[in-house]
Amino acid sequence: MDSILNNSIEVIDLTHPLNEDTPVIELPDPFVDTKGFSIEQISKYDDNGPFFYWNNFTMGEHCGTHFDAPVHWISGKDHDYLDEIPVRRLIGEACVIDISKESAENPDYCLTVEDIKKYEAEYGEIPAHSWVMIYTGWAKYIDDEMFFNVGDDGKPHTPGTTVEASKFLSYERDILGVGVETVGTDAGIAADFETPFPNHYYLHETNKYGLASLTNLDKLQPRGSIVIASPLKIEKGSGSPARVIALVEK
Ligand code: 23J
Ligand code: MN
Repeated sequence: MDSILNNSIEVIDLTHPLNEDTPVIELPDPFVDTKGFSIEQISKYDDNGPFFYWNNFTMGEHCGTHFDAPVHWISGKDHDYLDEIPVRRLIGEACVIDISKESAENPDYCLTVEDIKKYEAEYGEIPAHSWVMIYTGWAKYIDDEMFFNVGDDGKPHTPGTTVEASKFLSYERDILGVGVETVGTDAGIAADFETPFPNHYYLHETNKYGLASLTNLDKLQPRGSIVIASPLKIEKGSGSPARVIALVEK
């Protein structure tokens, strides 16, 4: 507590701003896409409200920096809705795995079990109750075509997680969930994997969470910072825009 109050802890915002340009996932046909963010002014110290400024906004649950609840996926349908998640399970240590070099060389790069084991050999086994953050460097493309990187095949080419690594994190490690910088927690081409969208499938099957469209992961150490995810308490929600912040020792 003292270290937060006396500024020896840095507070880092892992959240992108929300605006009408906030990118949302584009799924292959015949799937229906989510709505993006839009905002409409009610009043700004004018006739509609002379003393006050306020707005209405609309958006999908899975828009911008957001949280995926277990029920988001069919494999997690018997687990928690957003409002049922214990708040203790929104806060955990960040274990940051860096695959930015591999992703820069190959935008379809997917985290492997070997990458996880290499990380663990250096920094210790990923502990229970931690957030696994996959640093790909993709956040810098948020305002760029590269964020989706649609190829000649019409498909997005963005990094993610292999089927085996998704299974490993889900079954072999007792984590809170996985955080990524891309629009969703799976690779752009993950619709075509043997288990489609494996990170969604296995994480949510095992009551774990997803964090998507994060930024500033490069400001976290490989271990030791604390991440706080704060989705809205939407009753029976499947996900929510979230303010995600990290506490980092200076
Ligand atoms: C629905 C279907 C596929 C995906 C997603 C949503 C997301 O990425 C999401 O925001 O959860 S891949
Ligand atoms: Mn989502």
